[in-house]
Amino acid sequence: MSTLRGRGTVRGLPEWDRCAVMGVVNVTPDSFSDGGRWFDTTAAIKHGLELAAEGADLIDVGGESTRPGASRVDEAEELRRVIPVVRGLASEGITVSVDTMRAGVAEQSVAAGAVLVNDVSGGLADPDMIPVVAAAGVPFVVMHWRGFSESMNSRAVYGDVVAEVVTELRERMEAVVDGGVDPGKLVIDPGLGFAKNAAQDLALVAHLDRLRELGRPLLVAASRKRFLGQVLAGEDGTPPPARERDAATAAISALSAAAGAWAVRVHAVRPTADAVRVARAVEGAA
Ligand code: PMM
Repeated sequence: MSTLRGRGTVRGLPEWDRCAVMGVVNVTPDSFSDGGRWFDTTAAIKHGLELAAEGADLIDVGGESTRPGASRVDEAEELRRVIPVVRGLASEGITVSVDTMRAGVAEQSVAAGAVLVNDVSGGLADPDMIPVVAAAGVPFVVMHWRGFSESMNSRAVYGDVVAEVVTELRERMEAVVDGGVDPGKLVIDPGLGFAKNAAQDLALVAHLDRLRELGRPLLVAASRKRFLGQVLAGEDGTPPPARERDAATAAISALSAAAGAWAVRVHAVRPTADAVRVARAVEGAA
């Protein structure tokens, strides 16, 4: 049986014979999951190298927190945070992705060595993003998004969350391709936690097959998110802190890999690196 069955490939990126692991380096003072820990170029590069050594296939570098309610940083600050880290990791041979909603940051990151642009707004936040990605010729993550962090919780209104996310992602894919991005370079992402409540996130994870029907490789980014906190909450309803959600994250990684996800995006790489390898071994024995 082909181990790449159904997982898909992204033109311009390496191929892995299993679900890939994308490790997160947030160069921010305020991300919900690891805010402040890598808010220094040297520490961030060191952390990215550690994640690669633990089994990350790609490292996703971001300089703007997207946690619910977060306000935006300006572009100069985002560039100051991200570019030296992208450059430092790329120069060490790491496959680097940049997590940004800004065309200018994407463009300079690609010049600094990033090979994938991960835009949580799917090209909606900055009208220059799609032309910049098209001109750069790099792969592009199109995530399901309904608006900036300040207001996203109020947009979590769906009749059928899975059907609506599929429809809205299809529309974004078409817009991105119409804008000149190579369809073979698209990755799709349901955007867990972005304008979604816990039940909606779980419904999307339960129906990754429906997202796979969009025909492009699928990235699942559940790491440490609120819905996992709610699943793990004690009887009094208190969720464990973000950093105590890594075993739950690895469980989602195994489920995602088994459902044919192309990659999972996580903060703690080691448990997920194990999870995707176990999923691969089980797949190989089927
Ligand atoms: N979530 C966060 C940041 N970037 N990128 C993609 N493609 N998908 C996501 O769901 C996503 C993302 C949330 O913040 P974090 O960096 O603390 O996980």
